[in-house]
Amino acid sequence: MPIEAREWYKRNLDYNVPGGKLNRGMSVVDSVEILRGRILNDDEYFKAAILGWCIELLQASFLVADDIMDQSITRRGQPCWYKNGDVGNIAINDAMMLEAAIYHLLKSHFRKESYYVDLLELFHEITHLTEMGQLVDLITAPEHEVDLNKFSLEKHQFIVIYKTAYYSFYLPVALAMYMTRIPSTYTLNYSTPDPYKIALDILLPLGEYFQIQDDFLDYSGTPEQIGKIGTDIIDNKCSWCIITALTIASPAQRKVLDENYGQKDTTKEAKVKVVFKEIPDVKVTPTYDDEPAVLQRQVFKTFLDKIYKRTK
Ligand code: DMA
Ligand code: MG
Ligand code: MG
Ligand code: MG
Repeated sequence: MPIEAREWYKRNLDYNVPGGKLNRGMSVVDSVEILRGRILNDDEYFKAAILGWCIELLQASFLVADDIMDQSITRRGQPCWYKNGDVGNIAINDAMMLEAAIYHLLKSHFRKESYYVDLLELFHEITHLTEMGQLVDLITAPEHEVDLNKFSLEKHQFIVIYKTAYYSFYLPVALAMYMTRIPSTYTLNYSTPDPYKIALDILLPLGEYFQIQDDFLDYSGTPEQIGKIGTDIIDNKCSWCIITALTIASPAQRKVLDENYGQKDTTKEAKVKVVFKEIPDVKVTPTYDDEPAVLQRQVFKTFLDKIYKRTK
């Protein structure tokens, strides 16, 4: 590789991979520790950390592409990568190179492990599911034909489970489970509950809740607080806020929403926000008191503690 290309790749990695909350990456390390039930030795910690960084790379690659598609301005308190003067459309290839780094790391560090193929399949499948979620998110938000009747809670649930919950919540725990060699019983027999299925059933609703928070923060958070400028109203997104507002809007409020949602105009965006403010239900007040009874429940509790009442 020419020196300029190596420097570019380094700049891409340094700009896009660190700087987030690292919830996903740290959750791999936390989960391996909880599943092992003890402090990790150096090799275990190193491997869990590599897998954690692999999720952060996946997240970075999704975000670089997401910001182009959502035409966002800032991310993690700095301009979106594609917004840098010399980057532009090169960001498309840069997003793919961030993803490629995952498989380079997996090959370098896990090639000899019995669960190597499980890791590869997991990353490939979760990536595919996330891309399907992004696709539905985008085609549900056409730029030039706003029709609020097309939005529904069911549609929202599909979008957020696919675009966010699988890679942000199931993936870290499933990686930790493969690393600690928890076998999937799915193909062996159907009478024993598969631990991966149990994890999925618990974690997808947490991911749904997390994305509802993200939607709410897009509308209500300040750029200083959330590190990004919200774009959901202007982008005509099937966001939790608009769905909630639609369910209780008066005819007058509905008219304002119909006339102002999904348009590239900050004055219209502000009018939508006024209606959101008038409707008290456009606020995230969750109550989760069901405790998971299977697998080590601390795996799930630690995760929930990271996001409960988050403000960024
Ligand atoms: C993002 O959803 C989902 C992925 C897979 C990056 P989003 O566009 O609501 O995220 P953000 O609000 O961070 O741009
Ligand atoms: Mg976005
Ligand atoms: Mg998006
Ligand atoms: Mg968002």
